[in-house]
Parts: sequence; C-alpha cells; structure tokens
Amino acid sequence: MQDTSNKFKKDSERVPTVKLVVVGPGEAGKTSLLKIYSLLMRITKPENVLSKTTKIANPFEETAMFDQTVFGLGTKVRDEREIPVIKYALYTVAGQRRYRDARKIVLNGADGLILLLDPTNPSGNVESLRELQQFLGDVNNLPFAIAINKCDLPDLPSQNETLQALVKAGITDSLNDLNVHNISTLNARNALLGLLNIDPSDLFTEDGLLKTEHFPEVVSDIISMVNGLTKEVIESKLR
Ligand SMILES: Nc1nc2c(ncn2[C@@H]2O[C@H](COP(=O)(O)OP(=O)(O)O)[C@@H](O)[C@H]2O)c(=O)[nH]1
Ligand SMILES: [Mg+2]
Repeated sequence: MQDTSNKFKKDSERVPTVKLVVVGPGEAGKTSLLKIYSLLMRITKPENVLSKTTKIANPFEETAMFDQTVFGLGTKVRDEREIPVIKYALYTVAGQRRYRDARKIVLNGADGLILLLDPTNPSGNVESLRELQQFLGDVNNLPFAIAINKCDLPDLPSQNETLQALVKAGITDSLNDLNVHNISTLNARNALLGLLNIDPSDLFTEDGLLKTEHFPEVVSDIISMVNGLTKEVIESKLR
C-alpha cells in the first residue's frame, strides 16, 4: 500500500483519499447503513475512525445534503506525527426527488458506489439508478457493490424482481453474474443491541473493544461489503 500514485486525490494533510457514496431512493436505508458501519468501526477499530458522522439533515431528520464519515487505513509517521496511509470517506446522498442538485454535487469525484435497493420501492430504485446513469455517464465506469436492504420484511419480491431496476436503468443486461448483498440494517442494529445482554467480560477485549467473534452475520455482511468495495477501489487505483 506504499505506492500511492497520483491517481489518488489527496486531502488537506496530503493523504490519499477515496470517496465511496451510498446511493438509492429516499428511505432505502442509506443513512442507517452508514450509521451501522460507523458504529461497528468505532467499537472494533476506533483508531480507523477519523471523524464523527457529519449529518446535514432537514427539520424532518431526512438527509438534506449528505451524511459523511471518514476512516483511515494503516499508519505512517510524517513530521513526527502518525497519519493514515490511506483514508476512505463514506457518503450517503439525500434520496428525495427535490435534492437532485445536492446529489449531483455529492457524486462528483466518487471513486466507488454502493447501489442500495429498496425491495419495497421498485419504481424508486429505477428512478434513482436512471438518474445515476445520467450523472455519471455509465455507472460501470466505477467499482460498485449492489445491496438489497430491508430483507427482514415479509412478502418481499424475489431478488431478481428487485434487480430488474438495474436492467431498466441500462446498467446491466444480465443478472447472472451479479454479486448481490442481501442486508437488513434494521436486523444489524437489533443484533448489536442484543449483544448488550451478554456478560461484558465475554464481549469485550481487555482494551474494551468488541470481540469480533461476537459479530452477528447480519452485521459482518455489511462490514465485508463496505471493506470489499474499499479494497477494490484502492486496488483499481494502484494498477
Ligand atoms: N424494515 C426495515 N426498515 C428499515 C431498514 N433500514 C432502514 N429502514 C427504515 O427506513 C427508513 C429510512 O431509513 P434511512 O436510513 O433514513 O433511509 P435513507 O433515506 O435512505 O437515508 C427508516 O424508517 C428506517 O427505520 C431495514 O433494514 N429494514
Ligand atoms: Mg438519509
């Protein structure tokens, strides 16, 4: 990870930084996803969390511009100070139709995307992905991960029905080779709250960090999706 060539943008500390954006219709669970991931990083790898989640919300607590948290990977010393080798910033966009301009700004300079689909909102998924195609030319120019949220709900359409939104928006012709993450940020949050019933001495390391073997699967799915995309984005820039 040492050769951080000029394909990376640098932040104000001259640290190479990649920008990942969670996109999807309003109410899909984008902010919930960012919160769960940030919480998990805070209780397992706090040294990697470089900023609190910045939220720009309207009076109804809906995302108005974006939510953002910055994480670091590795450390090196410069000017007698420890700085991360690479940073990654996870953003969510405001999903509501009226925030189109804000979305365009937030998507500017994105290095990777999480396409978050809401199985209860097929038309919203198509609309959101079509707009994304317009903004980016073609979503396929960037590394992306696909997630279907709210898998806890009963009577959902099949995975392929929900994924039709990608076909309708012209992102893919075939659903065969897609790697899809079926997630539930609600279950992930409940699973974390459930951990509170476990004896703390079994739960935490001596440093007060959550033992990773206690990660419920619904939670580790989310972590591995975000970390996998981050790795893919960084590798694509090192090539
Ligand atoms: N059933 C269910 N509801 C969810 C899930 N994730 C989010 N929600 C609900 O969907 C609504 C919108 O969530 P939010 O994260 O603000 O969505 P955003 O508009 O995409 O940022 C809230 O009422 C959440 O409680 C999930 O996994 N399952
Ligand atoms: Mg939001």
